[in-house]
Amino acid sequence: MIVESQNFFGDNYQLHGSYLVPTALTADHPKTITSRIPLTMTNFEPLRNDLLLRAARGERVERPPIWVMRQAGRYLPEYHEAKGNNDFFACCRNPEIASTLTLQPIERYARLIDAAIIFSDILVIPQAMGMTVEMLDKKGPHFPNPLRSPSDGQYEELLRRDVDVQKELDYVYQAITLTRQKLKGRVPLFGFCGAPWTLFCYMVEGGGSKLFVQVKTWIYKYPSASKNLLQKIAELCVEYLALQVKAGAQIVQVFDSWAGELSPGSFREFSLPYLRHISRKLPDRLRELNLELVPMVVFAKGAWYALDDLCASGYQVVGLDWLHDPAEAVKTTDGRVVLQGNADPGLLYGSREAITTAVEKMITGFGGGKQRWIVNLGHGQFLRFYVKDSL
Ligand code: 1CP
Repeated sequence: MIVESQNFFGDNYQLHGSYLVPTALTADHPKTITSRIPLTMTNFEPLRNDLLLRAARGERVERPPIWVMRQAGRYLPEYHEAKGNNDFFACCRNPEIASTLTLQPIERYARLIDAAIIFSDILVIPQAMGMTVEMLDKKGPHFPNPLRSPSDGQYEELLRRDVDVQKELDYVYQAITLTRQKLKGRVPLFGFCGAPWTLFCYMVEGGGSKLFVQVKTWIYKYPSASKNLLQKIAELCVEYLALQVKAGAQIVQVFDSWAGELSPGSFREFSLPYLRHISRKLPDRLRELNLELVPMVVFAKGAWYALDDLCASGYQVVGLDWLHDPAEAVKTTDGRVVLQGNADPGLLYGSREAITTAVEKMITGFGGGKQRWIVNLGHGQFLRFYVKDSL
């Protein structure tokens, strides 16, 4: 029996009981299903809380699941303790530390959070491509040698280099597998990557930016050179996410944190095609590796104008920042995707009363939240959020 009226895994697969089955087989040969893909991994403890995965598949749930972007990290005192004097990327490269940091919010907020997200960073892909990225205290990411122009030598080298995504990012896969073991089925684990556009921004700006002068120079002066690199990054993202799933990630999110810097037209040209490449190719790659398909989430911060396009971008879940009115967003999506979001992270500075009122409004806006909603902030937890009042 087909349990979902809408297929959240794209046109090629449908859910039959607890198996994903190619649609062609179900439509034409209902009795000759031969290539079943088990939905559960056998070498980890069974998942005891699958609320978030069910919601991500568009199923009706008993209550909306919740997780928080940047739920691990600097706002937690235990993060500083476990990190000690280790460099940020040294923590990411150490599976024992990375898994400990991933679990900290799950343990502190036991039974209040319905998913973990692997402790890592979006900038591990530029590193795997051969670029140096440092994390400067109180400043954030810094590329000592960013891309300057298509003729700077580095650009050609990056395009030419055959990146071994298995080898270069092996530490992430090890961290994911170890985290799955330590989670013991408490909640599902998110894998993630940065979207091509956002990674490209960092690679040419050399860090965070206010005006995005460098990246605007690239896309408006060297559009085809920019697209060649965006395509290369998108291909690496597909392989990277597939290998995260192989290691144990049960859902994946693509962070396009700088999408809001683009105009609607330039978003369609320099971001959306590459987000689509990922959502189209990842399921193919997972099938090739004989792995289960996982729900895919896209979070394009600031791209409120693109919500309609994002509903048709191949992702099952679309993350919203707090600039969206929930009821409007629900109307626009019209049941095509699951929504995730979208409380203003700044709300957490408010009084308990203000937080409660805003959350109640958000629940109403999302239609009560028992279908097609994953509760989250509209962006990450602020770094200096006061933990005593948290959650
Ligand atoms: O629980 C978690 O979410 C932790 C895992 C995680 C994730 C998903 C980290 C750890 N970073 C990220 C994603 C990430 N990294 C994004 C996408 C989400 C977003 O928009 O916030 C981005 C843009 C980055 C790049 C990055 N890493 C920045 C720059 C952000 C900006 O506004 O310019 C910074 C400051 C970091 C450092 C970082 N990454 C993660 C943590 C815990 C920290 C703080 C490191 C520290 O100083 O100890």
